[in-house]
Amino acid sequence: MTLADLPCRSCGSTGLLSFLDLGHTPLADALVPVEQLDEPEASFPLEVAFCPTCALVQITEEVPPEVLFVDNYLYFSSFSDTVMEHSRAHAKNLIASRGLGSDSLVVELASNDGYLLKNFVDEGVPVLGIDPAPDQAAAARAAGVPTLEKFFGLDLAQEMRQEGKTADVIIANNVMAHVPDLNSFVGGMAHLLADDGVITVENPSVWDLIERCAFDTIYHEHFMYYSCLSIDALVRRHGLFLNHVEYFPDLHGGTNRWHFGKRDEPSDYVVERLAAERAAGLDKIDFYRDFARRVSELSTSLRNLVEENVAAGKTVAAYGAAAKGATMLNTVGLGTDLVSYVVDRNPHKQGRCMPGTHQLIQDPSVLVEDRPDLVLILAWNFATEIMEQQSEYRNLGGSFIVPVPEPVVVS
Ligand code: DWN
Repeated sequence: MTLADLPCRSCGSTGLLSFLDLGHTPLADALVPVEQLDEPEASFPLEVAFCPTCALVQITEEVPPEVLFVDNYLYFSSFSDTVMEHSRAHAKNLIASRGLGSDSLVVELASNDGYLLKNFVDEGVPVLGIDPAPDQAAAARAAGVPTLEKFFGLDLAQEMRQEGKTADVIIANNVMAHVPDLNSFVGGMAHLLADDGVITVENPSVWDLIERCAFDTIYHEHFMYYSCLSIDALVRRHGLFLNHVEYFPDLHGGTNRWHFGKRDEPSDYVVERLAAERAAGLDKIDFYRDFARRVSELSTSLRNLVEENVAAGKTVAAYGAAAKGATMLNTVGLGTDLVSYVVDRNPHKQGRCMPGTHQLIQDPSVLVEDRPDLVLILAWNFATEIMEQQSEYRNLGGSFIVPVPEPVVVS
């Protein structure tokens, strides 16, 4: 299917306008076991387009879900203190603001290892996690969070309603970019939500992605990249209204938390944010046209920085076996000849290798033992937390490269 015939993932309109082509890249979450390094590795086109009808930014390639969602999904939310604190605060605010109690039901879609819902369990609020990843679901249950090991969509929502379940709160953090059937997902949320309930959805902001040149947050697992404008158009088609938004500039490179309900009661702030996005032009292709040039400039600048240091005899490692790290290493061209290895404190990732470039993933303690001259922070969204955590490496003379919004060395 050519781009001209490709329907928008939200509104179904054709006429998508491509504005960034990152070539063929491997699947960002498909960390490679050492014993499979010599086996062929799938890669797919990674191209980004804009829908002039509903303003949704989206990738053009549809990797089949059975290929995309690797069996052994290795992302566990609990490995970030920042995310854990953010989640605790969200749960506390919802319990207070919604008057949640023992007769309420909070449902989280993509509940991972129970990192968020356990805050409600601790306060006696009934919860249900929904996540298709078996290891994460098992970890959630072990933490006392009832979890359905399924993909969420309209069918599951209908089953739940037939069982008499309605949700007072539905939470969906960093999942609405990952759903192949977006309208079934949103339609399912609308169907499951109680009439006076609230849905909160968190995703990185496409405005920040463009402004901070965070091209590495583009990968095949992220089908969509949202603005308030594109989210507003999406949910209205399902009888939901964008009533509020909270903005977190330092979370995942700039995150919006949208609040949806079944009544049209917009807050002043959401009206302000929608107007600001229109004024900035996020609903026009011109806002995105210059992005490819800026991405090329950042890539060249980062590769030159690493190559110059390696040519001068320096050693470079990386921190964070993040999905965004796979896009960064592969599109910039940072192989093991330039970046020797990656460290990550998630033990499920250690011992495997980065997709495409094949750096071995090791425990962060290696940085103090091996003392590379520079560490490229692939999980730059946690740069402050990581640099504080790695103070011993820093005190031994180590320096960091923070690649986004432009490559800088922090000593
Ligand atoms: O949508 C998604 C975004 C929001 O989060 C999902 N694709 C999953 C994830 O994407 P990612 O893999 O790019 O995410 P992170 O959370 O930026 O990856 C951080 C990596 O760094 C994780 O593997 C954990 C690791 N880490 C660490 O080793 N030490 C993280 C912190 C904070 C640390 O101190």
